[in-house]
Amino acid sequence: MKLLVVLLLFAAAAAAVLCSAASAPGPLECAPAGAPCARAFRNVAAKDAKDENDDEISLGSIFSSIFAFFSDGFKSIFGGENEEIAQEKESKAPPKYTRVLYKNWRLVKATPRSQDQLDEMYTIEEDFDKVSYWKHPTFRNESCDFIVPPGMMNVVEDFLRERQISYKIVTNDLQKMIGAANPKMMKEQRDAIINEVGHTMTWIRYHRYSDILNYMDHLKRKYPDKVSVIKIGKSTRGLSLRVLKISTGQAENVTAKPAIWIDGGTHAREWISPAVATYIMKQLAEYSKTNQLIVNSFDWYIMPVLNPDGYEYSHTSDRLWRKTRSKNKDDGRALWGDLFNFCGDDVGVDPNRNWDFQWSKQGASDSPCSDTYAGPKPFSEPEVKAVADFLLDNMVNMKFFLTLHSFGQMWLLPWSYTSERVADFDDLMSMGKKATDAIAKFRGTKYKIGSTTKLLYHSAGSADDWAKAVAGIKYAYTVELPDKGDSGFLLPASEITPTGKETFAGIKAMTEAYVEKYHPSWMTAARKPKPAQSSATKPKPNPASSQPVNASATGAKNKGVVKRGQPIRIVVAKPNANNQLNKRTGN
Ligand code: 0X9
Ligand code: ZN
Repeated sequence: MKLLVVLLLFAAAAAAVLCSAASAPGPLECAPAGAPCARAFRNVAAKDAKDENDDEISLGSIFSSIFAFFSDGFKSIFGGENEEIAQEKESKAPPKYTRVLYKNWRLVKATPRSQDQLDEMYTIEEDFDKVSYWKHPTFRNESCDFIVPPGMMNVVEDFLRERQISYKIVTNDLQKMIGAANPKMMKEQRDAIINEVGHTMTWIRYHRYSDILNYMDHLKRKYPDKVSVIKIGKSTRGLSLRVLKISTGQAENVTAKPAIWIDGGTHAREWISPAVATYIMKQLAEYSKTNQLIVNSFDWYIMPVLNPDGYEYSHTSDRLWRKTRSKNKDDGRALWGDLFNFCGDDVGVDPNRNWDFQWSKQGASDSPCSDTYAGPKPFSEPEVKAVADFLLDNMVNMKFFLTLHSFGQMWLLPWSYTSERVADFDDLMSMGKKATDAIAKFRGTKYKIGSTTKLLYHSAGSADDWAKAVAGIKYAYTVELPDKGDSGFLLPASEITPTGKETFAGIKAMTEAYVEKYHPSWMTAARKPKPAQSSATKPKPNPASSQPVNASATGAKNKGVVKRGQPIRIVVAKPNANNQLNKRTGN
């Protein structure tokens, strides 16, 4: 019976593949040497007659796609190669990566004004193959952002014009935007930074996971009395999941200090999030004197990259990858999803739909190819499970849960599975407002604050709902970092430091307000005048002083200087046209 199904499916598949290949040529993203063709069709773009440089489709790629399609189906039904052996192979021979290129893809911003226009916008992803939202339409007069593959723009424009929906094309070539957002660093510059500061983090470019882990170890080595690194598990692909703890020991009059959890990198492509998380680490660990009230009052747990497999994949292969990198072969639904949506083996799961609270109830997908796939079951993702277990072990004193995402400039409160308000809505609002007010004061960045379903959409199975409902963490928020869609997930690296500064200013104001509210005596202790310091023991100047920065001062001129002793100049190389890896640095 299964064989019959497979044969029928093969016939249909071959026809579908040939059809779709004929009408939708473009780069097929297959790993080399006969390996299954991962996400073979996800980014196959229709060829625009005007786009002269689009890749041509080859007969070989059609056959490899049919092969991948067929072998995925077989493996899903009869079981594939032993998972452990496959993983072992992977770890012994690092895979060569094929890049998904977004040449001639457009980024479009549209603003539906009437309810009819809004209703029409909801369907655009279904109406047009491969058109994909970066920011979904939510309300009238609110803009939404979506990407359009080459060859589709004419029809999408017709659709928008016919309905009189105003729109602007943010870029005609997403690949150029991808290259420009993260300037490369030469090996000499990297070595100079290591010599100067003992690590490779710059906060003027986005870094690979290994740089981030090295920085965590660096902080632990440099500040052993207050910094430790906790290993909380391994990702699907075997990467170490790590949390930085910053704690100065016991506080007055309490059996245990209040604690704060901050994570970044849940969604792979939201690079500003791990960058800001590491910026926060830096402020707390390296400028603990300037921030002494909040450093001394809390135990800080910061996990900069919750989804390292996805994060690395977004660096090496597909800049716009969102999910984890799990395979989910055994999911009955995955079989049908894979066969009919052609998204291959490594479908991944949306880690922000995988938490075991009201899982998959609303605003999540059971289609493995979807970017909001909730997974075969709650906590199917080892990354999510590891964080949940860690939080359960440490939840007694956990008072804040902040999960950093991008983009949209929103400070979101639970719930996201229901439109009901949380019981202590007012408490969460007034505490959150301390942060958003401070951010606005810092350099004018305006955040919206409110319940998720009010400001955005339903998204059951997400982290903050679980943190609040199951772990009982009172102040649980999802923070959608800047911007509002002009760059979206491709926020230029020159924005890391200013975004880090303003976000830290917000978190600092909010946590100080917590101390003032719940432990006022700690404020007075911190305000006690200190004996004058000799110049020899003066702390380093803090780049994130509470002085607002002039946005222009964070521009190109200053961004290359890493201060300590003699400033060193970082010459920011222009990205080359095809966004190839820097062979020497791997960056
Ligand atoms: O959809 C998501 O997971 C978040 N947006 S993102 O663009 N970063 O992917 C929004 C999550 C909102 N849900 C909760 N606050 N729970
Ligand atoms: Zn996100």
